[in-house]
Amino acid sequence: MALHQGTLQIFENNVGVSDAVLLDPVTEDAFLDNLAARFNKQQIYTYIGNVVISVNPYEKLPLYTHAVIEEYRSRNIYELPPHIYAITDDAYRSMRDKNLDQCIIISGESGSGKTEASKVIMQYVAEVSGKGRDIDRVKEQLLQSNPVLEAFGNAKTTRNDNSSRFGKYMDIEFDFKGDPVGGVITNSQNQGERNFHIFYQMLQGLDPTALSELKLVPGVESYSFLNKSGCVDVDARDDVGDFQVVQNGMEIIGFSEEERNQVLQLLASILKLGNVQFEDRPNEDGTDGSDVVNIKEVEEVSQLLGCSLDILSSALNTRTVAVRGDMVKTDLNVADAMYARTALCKAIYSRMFSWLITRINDSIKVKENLANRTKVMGVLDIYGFEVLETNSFEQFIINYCNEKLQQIFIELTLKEEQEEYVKEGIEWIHVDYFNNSVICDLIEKNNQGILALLDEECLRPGNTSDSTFLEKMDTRCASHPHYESRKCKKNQSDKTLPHEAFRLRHYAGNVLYQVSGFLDKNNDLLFRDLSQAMYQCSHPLLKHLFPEGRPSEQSLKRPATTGSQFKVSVTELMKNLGSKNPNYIRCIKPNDFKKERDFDLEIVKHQVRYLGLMENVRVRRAGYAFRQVYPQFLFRYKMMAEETWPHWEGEPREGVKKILEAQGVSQEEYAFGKTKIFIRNPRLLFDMEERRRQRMQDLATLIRAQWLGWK
Ligand code: AD9
Ligand code: MG
Repeated sequence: MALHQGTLQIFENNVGVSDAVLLDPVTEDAFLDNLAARFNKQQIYTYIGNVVISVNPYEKLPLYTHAVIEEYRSRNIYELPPHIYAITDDAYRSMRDKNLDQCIIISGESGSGKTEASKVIMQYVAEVSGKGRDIDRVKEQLLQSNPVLEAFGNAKTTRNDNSSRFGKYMDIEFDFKGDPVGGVITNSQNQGERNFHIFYQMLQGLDPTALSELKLVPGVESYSFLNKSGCVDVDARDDVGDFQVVQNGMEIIGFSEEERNQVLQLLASILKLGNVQFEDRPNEDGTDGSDVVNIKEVEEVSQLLGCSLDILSSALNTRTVAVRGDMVKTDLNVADAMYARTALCKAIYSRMFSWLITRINDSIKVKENLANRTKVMGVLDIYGFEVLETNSFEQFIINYCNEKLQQIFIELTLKEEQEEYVKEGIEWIHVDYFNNSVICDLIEKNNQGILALLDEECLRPGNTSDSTFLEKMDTRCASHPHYESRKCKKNQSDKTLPHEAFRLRHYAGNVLYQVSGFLDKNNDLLFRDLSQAMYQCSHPLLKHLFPEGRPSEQSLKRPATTGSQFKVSVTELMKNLGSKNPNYIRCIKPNDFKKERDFDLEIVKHQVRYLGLMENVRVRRAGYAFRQVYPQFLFRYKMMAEETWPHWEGEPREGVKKILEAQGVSQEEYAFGKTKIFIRNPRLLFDMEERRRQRMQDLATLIRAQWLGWK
């Protein structure tokens, strides 16, 4: 281990403290002031122990150059100012050298810089690992998966021009030398937005012949899925260039030209289906049916997908239902037909996206002769805790996931601390913390949790609605300390609780959820006629994407609900993360205007709360706030005891003991581990620093006096 002059960066750069664990006192205000002071000096990174807090600078800072990478390479975490490179390097080395699988969990709200952080990690790993033809090919494929998945999975939103609409977890697998040999990507729940970058890129990037082969006309404004959002003339994005990058990336990953074309056909079909209009057609029996107004669009879609016009158009405005064992065709009214059409588009898109990921995984997976012999570094880029003006099913799902992440964070942090204490032979000190498993249970418990109640309402025959779901929760969850609603006795006087809503007391704060839409979104129903129509298409992808449309699959078994699918994927994710050594990056957005050099205290405070950062500091400080290997500590403070200055020849541990004794520090304040000194309260370090400064001054005076006298 190399020792450098500035071994204790935390005190060296003079912009606040670079580790919030050392704040004294540890109040929220002090924490925020520290972040602000650092941000104003363009120090966007701050530690809480080995957690990195990153405040989005919204400007290009010279932080990611080759020279900076070289600086951080193989250095210890506290030697240089905080950086994502430092924890990545730490994670990478303990994976390579100690054989410990790692994961890096990045969280934060929309626009806070998670996706950028994940790219910074990948860039670092690519640069510091080995070179060679096969390795470079793997690296290139892994890196190329970024622009491809961003094109299909990201969209411009009010909060972020490049917002990821899916949670992404990527395992990078390495051989024993620490060179990447492959990877696996998992995604969670696509949120069914329609304005993904790829649509704009395709319309701008394809030449007129290619467009007409896809039966498209140029111009974003021609497509109702794209022109609704009011931000047609998209900003700084270079759609034409990006389209090239995506096509090129897909080629490098290994997509054939045919496959790329098939994807374009599906995209074109979605855009065209989005333009299909219906008009009201009253039936003789008094019911309402509907007709397609612009049948030409449907005809062209059927050509793109390779199915008969009859089957497709009838699947769009009728639906087969079982009535007392018989299959009966009923008409859809305009609203239902529109709903079914949109559901079809979402289904095609989200299934195609999942297929893309499976296909990428096929390409980047580790060769068989290496499988089971790899070490892994996982990177999780997932939406953080979300509290909007109105919160619905989507926020409920996201916040549930974050509740689980918090749970695993606490468990793993404490476990890690505990393990370090055991390893160092130090007695474990019990830490009190808020255990949020009670909230996780409220949401996910089998048969009783909110997700189970929601499924019950979705599957129960009869007249169920969002309101009956709320009633059910009101009877079953009323006594739960983290559930509140207007109908619960305990909340009846609470006028801030509207009627069609419930409130959960999350670890990070209270969130009010409107129940409207919960059932529909959880059901995510695609009428059978549509999946059957898709299955009958000759388009090679569609059969894979709609297996339930197979005629022999006549069982009326329902597909799993959105909520239960999500629960399964969250559980798997937690299992996966739990088996690895965790590293954290917590991202913060400094203001709502995507503006550089603007630190809005209120906005940051809100995020500090929802990220649970103060709790984070507390857990890290609970036992010993600070620890350092003996030689480093000795090196820094050796001028503070007569025996150790200017040189200490004995064991570093003994030298450290001499120093602390010379300071008259109470023995309660520290503990001697096998390789490290543990210090309970950061106050002690500040005192030591102050005395060190004094002592250095005295020494300088002394030396000058001696030198003058000698002259
Ligand atoms: V979302 O939940 O996917 O909507 P993210 O992923 O947290 O969100 P993203 O990484 O996309 O946010 O960052 C948003 C924008 O902030 C980027 O497009 C950059 O313009 C800007 N950004 C983020 N991090 C940095 C950085 N380290 N340096 C400079 C940055 N700009
Ligand atoms: Mg993102």
